[in-house]
Amino acid sequence: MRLVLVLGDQLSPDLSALQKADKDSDVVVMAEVADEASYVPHHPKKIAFLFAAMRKFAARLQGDGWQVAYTKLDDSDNAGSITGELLRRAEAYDAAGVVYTEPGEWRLINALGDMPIKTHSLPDTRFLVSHQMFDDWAEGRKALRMEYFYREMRRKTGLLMDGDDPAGGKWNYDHENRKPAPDEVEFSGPMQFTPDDVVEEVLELVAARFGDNFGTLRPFWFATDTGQARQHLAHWLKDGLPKFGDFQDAMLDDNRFLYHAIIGLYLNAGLLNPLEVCKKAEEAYRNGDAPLNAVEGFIRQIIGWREYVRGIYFREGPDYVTRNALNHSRDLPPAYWGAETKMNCMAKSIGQTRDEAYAHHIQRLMVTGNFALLAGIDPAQVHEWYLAVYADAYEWVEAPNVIGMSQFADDGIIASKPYISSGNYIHKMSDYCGSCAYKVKDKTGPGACPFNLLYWHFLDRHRDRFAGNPRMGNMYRVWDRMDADRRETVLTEAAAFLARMEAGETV
Ligand code: FAD
Ligand code: DLZ
Ligand code: SF4
Repeated sequence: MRLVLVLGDQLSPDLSALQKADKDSDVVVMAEVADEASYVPHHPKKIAFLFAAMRKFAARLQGDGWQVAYTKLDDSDNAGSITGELLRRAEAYDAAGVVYTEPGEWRLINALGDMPIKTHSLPDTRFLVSHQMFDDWAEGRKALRMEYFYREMRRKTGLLMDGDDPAGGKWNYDHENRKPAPDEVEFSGPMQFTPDDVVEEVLELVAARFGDNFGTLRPFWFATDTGQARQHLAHWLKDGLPKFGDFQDAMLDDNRFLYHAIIGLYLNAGLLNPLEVCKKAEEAYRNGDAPLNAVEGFIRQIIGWREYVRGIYFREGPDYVTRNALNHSRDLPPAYWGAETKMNCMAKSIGQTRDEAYAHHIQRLMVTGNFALLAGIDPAQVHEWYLAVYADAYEWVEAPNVIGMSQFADDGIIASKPYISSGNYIHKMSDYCGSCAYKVKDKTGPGACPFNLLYWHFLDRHRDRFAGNPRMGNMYRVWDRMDADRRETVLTEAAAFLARMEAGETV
């Protein structure tokens, strides 16, 4: 007999390791372990979601006739790590080896490969693109731009295709998806589930063991099995998807979810299948229930961005997370872990992250990510923060988004230019600035929005690297046309702001 490992983010019945295993003789191993729960200080909601979903998935497998050796976090003989648990179970069952589906982090891939026992790693076929397919696409290209990858994915899946042509005649409707914050949101938000006994038991465990981690545990309303996740999805497809495109980039002070799907955590843990989700979205378009800009925008995120970033993570290798092309070295300010800040956009984005283990893409990219980049924060610390605080965060998807897209620490593999903006962009896309201690219209002076100061500070200190970038020439021309005294004032005030931040002042 062999052991079949099922990790916390592999909760799919069609997992390759389960497909290859023999239900009559093999034993499934699942384990809640301290190593996985603490390699970064995960948000308590993320841990609770995974443990509850793992327990329910184990029960489902048992119901389907599998023998499952499940270890709870507080079991007295818990070895504390995935490899420790496998070795303990291998001895107990006298197993000939371990079969597993490749994990989503190099850390665990390497640890499993180094075990003193026979191992057999299988590709994770829940993704549409294998490592080989991605490498074949990437080979010989000067730049690995997502848009071209995405078009191939549309052709490969047939999603939103009319014969050989894209539905509606265009591949990408992104320019229709940038409407500023609406006055009113018509969608009631994600479906919320009342904790049952399994979830309650986990919530108590997590409160006792991880209660000090950054993040609010209750109220806890995530779906914790595929049935619930599908209900959640159906609710969103009906009421959220139609406006998803229009307001994809908008941010609101008093609405945390707008029209977003809140499915990243379910997709990444295996409760929802990406192709199934995309097919349902396409059906909504074909039935006339949702417009093309919404459905195309949504499908692009999943078969485009999601597959593309995974391809980059595995192509670039384990050192990707240590890259620091811009040599940024400031410490992550305590505001990221909940300390007070006067910047309303930061306070709101971080506050909702603390409460929900969720923030949407533009909050992650253009508020917390933008600030870290402008302020020159060490990308490794930024990476650790994002990996810890979001319920959908695993290194394969988080690192390319943070190290690459958001912090430009990979020197432009993912982004053709840094995602930076002054306060103006945040003001245009949100209602944050109205109730902020800073004034977004002030470019200098005591009330000046820090994003306005730091934006020019960033461009100035990285002039050698970016002045020649064709997409950034305009920014430098605006800067150079500014009065020399004014430029001096901006740089002095930006430096003073950074110094106050480093000294631990509330900024
Ligand atoms: P929606 O906006 O409703 O989009 C639907 C789905 O599309 C998402 O659930 C996700 O599966 C996929 N998707 C959208 N954008 C991306 C993207 N850039 N990369 C990969 N998939 C994408 N996504 C994660 O799943 N895990 C992360 O740890 C993560 N970290 C991020 C860090 C930064 C700095 C940035 C800028 C983005 C990050 N993203 C991450 C991508 C994106 O922000 C989240 O997928 C999205 O906010 C999840 O919320 P949602 O399900 O409501 O997504
Ligand atoms: C994220 C996570 C946490 C918090 N806990 C566990 C756990 O106790 N047991 C487990 O099998 N998986 C857990 N995970 C998910 C793993 O960290 C994830 O499988 C790897 O990071 C690879 O993506
Ligand atoms: Fe953020 Fe500046 Fe607007 Fe304040 S004024 S909310 S700091 S962008």
